Amino acid sequence: MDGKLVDWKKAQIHVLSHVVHYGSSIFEGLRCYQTKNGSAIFRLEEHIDRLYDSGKIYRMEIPYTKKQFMDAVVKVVKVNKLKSCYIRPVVFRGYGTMGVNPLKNSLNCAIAAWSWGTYLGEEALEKGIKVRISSWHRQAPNTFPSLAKAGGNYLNSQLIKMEALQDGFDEGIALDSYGYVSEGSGENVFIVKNGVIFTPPTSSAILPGITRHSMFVIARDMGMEVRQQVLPRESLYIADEVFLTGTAAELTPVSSIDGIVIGTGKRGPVTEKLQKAFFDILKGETPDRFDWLTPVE
Ligand code: PPE
Repeated sequence: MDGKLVDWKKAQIHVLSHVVHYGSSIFEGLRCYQTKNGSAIFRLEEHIDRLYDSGKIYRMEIPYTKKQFMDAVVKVVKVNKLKSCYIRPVVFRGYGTMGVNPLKNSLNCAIAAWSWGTYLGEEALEKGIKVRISSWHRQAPNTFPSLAKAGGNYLNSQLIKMEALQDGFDEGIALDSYGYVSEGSGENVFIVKNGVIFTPPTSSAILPGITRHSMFVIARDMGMEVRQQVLPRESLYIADEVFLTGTAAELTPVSSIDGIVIGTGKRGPVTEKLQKAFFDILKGETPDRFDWLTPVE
């Protein structure tokens, strides 16, 4: 916290911190995996780049170099003696004065790490999950910037998630303000149709996911075509395969949407191939040829 190692129980802030009232935080989520060659953090540099991009959008000047920030992430994993874990760096407007203007408040940084298993249930990675199209849309352009991973954006995610769970689904996919496919409450969306992989472009109110980008690299490396394209809602229903990607969700197949069975209702062959290639890198089963892993030791 703010450059010091702080015990879990003492990592506290004041209730009048700006972030508590106005959602003024930016954050990241990373995973550290136990590979064959020791623990390693997945795409550390890209996550820190995105954090600094979020900071730029919200005029938050992070008082550390990217190198210092990355070293601190590695250190937090190391001192906690975690072999595999989820890592949450957060930068927030802290204590100072009340009122919307954030510029008079402190800017605080923290990095936490803890064990976090499968995000969407134990069987999700193999069997897939049940999804609904949310009645809530993603933010309209020029309202809340979707390219920033900001705390406030997750109020919308919470509405999507609560509605889905309330109605007996595992997750919700939101449309953008024009009615085109955007993303899940905490995941990007992909469809496979006739052997081609599609995903909405950044102009469809999505967070530019790092797992999403990893799919582009892995799929193209395997000779598959990936297109970023505006997608109508019904393209999900008639897809051969649908899957979600995210640091927490990893690569999760979707078995049905709004009660409509996707493809065979089981994890499809393209999803399985991508999943295997992805997890093989994370486990150190195949060489890290895209230079995605930062060793902890
Ligand atoms: N969209 C949203 C809205 C999102 O929150 C995430 C990550 C993604 C896409 C995928 O981005 P990436 O992780 O870079 O591939 N969601 C994070 C937070 C989840 C949470 O419940 O907290 C995550 O997966 O870490």
